[in-house]
Amino acid sequence: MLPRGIIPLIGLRPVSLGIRPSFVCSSQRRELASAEVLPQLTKDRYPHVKRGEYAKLDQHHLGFFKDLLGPDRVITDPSDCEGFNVDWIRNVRGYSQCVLKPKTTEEVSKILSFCNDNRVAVCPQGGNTGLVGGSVPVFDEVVLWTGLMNNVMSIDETSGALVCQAGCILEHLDNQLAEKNLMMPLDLGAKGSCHIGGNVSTNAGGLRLLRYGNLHGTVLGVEAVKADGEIIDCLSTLKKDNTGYHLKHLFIGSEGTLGIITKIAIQCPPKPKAVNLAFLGLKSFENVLKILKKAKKDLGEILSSCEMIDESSLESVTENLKLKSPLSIHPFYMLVETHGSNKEHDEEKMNKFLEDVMEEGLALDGTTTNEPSKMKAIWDLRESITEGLMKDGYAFKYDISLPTKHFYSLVPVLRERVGDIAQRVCGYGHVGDGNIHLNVTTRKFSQEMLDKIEPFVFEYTSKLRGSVSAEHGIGFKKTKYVHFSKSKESIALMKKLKAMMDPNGILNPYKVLPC
Ligand code: FAD
Ligand code: 2HG
Ligand code: ZN
Repeated sequence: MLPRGIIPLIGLRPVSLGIRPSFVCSSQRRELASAEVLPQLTKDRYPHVKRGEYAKLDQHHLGFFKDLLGPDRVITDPSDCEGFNVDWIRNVRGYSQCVLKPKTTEEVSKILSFCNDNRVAVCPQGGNTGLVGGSVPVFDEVVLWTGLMNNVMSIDETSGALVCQAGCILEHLDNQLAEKNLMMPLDLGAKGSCHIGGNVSTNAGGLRLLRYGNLHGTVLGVEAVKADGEIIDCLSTLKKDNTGYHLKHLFIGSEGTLGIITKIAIQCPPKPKAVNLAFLGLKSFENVLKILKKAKKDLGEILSSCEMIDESSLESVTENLKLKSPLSIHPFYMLVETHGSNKEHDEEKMNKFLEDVMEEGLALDGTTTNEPSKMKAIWDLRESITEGLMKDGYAFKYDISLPTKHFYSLVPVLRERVGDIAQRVCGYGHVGDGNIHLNVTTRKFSQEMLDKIEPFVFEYTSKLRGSVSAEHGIGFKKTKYVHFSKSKESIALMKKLKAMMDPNGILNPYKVLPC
């Protein structure tokens, strides 16, 4: 058996990996957003989108909000509103003059009831880490921020059911669960900022969906407030409940267009006793697929994650963020992780898997570790790519599901298509789930580049029967392209549901549904 700790396979250079703190917290991020160059206002960049016939904020509205929440939880100072108007990747910018900070479901209910009666448009916002422009206003919608709704109601150590308010930060929940040897069933690079309500509203996928499944499976129940202020209590903690329509699913992934999620019950698995992580360097995408197949077969029930990074994506973190990779340069990299309950057994399995992979020449180089700090340093390389790409300037982001054999095919095609006008065309992501993150970066936003990429990328995806949004949602930026993945009849039914649940269209207008 190979020794424990960081195990050099071949070609490993003994570099020490710097540990990064988790994703910047909300307050730091809001300062960052204002300190850096602001993007163009959405209304100017996308002039074809017209403001709906909503009320303009006036003293009557502000008076009601202040009476309900008190002056400290109604933000109107333009510089304090700024961070809530700009998304984290600085792609879109609204000009809301009012941010509301409720603490309870009842407050959310009263806000929505008033807004519905007065036709005031509302943009729900959690950690504002969404990548499709859904979390910030397009025009002057009032922002309803969930950050003060951050109480954990209960953790059932036997069933694993956690019940909490929507504004709890994902990483905080995970830390609390760890004390009870449980963990959140989802993990993503934005964990230090994103809220569980935002995760559920986007049906976020993340790094371990392969093992723990998606939120439609793990969310046991939700409490949500409809546009008219009615509270819908589906906060069941039961694993089995077939009493009628499964209403919770309407709120999961509807990106704040059908209701505001206020509480969540979620099934949390036990924290694994043994974790192993391998980081591999490969010469071809063909070998990525071979390793994926082998990992599923040989690591079986302990496989918890299988991620791919191409050379250019890794370069965005090693060059732009100065993170250190323990491997030399290769065209492709993979992270293969196991979660299990038996240290010796899991290590033996992982080591045998790696020996085979090296012997068969599928990987050229690699390293494996079970030391938490070293695993974190390797995960940092993967989780920091979004941030690394932003340092190039502007990132055009495509979050696509494709049949696994076509997973990487769009990257070379797009490289050829956009030529030298791009800083970088790269692909990385959740290869175990067939979900690639294709990114094209430029110094700044360019309409010429946008026209070269869209609708081409979506047409290509649709021809291969892929999905134009695997996990990030539709938000503001992809509404024109929903039809590439949904039939005419499905879109018509979605519109009818929206009209029934939010007849005045006050909830997150201009998002998800095509005009
Ligand atoms: P926000 O960005 O604030 O909002 C997202 C959407 O949900 C908006 O439409 C908003 O109106 C709505 N919303 C928010 N809260 C509520 C609520 N309580 N009720 C109703 N609607 C609400 N996504 C993945 O799927 N997988 C990943 O691996 C992943 N990695 C990421 C890594 C980085 C570095 C970053 C910046 C983002 C990543 N994302 C990923 C995207 C994003 O983090 C997720 O979509 C996340 O779930 C959004 O949560 P949030 O609290 O920031 O929501
Ligand atoms: C990830 O998996 C996220 O890292 C972000 O979904 C993807 O920035 C992106 O394109
Ligand atoms: Zn992702």
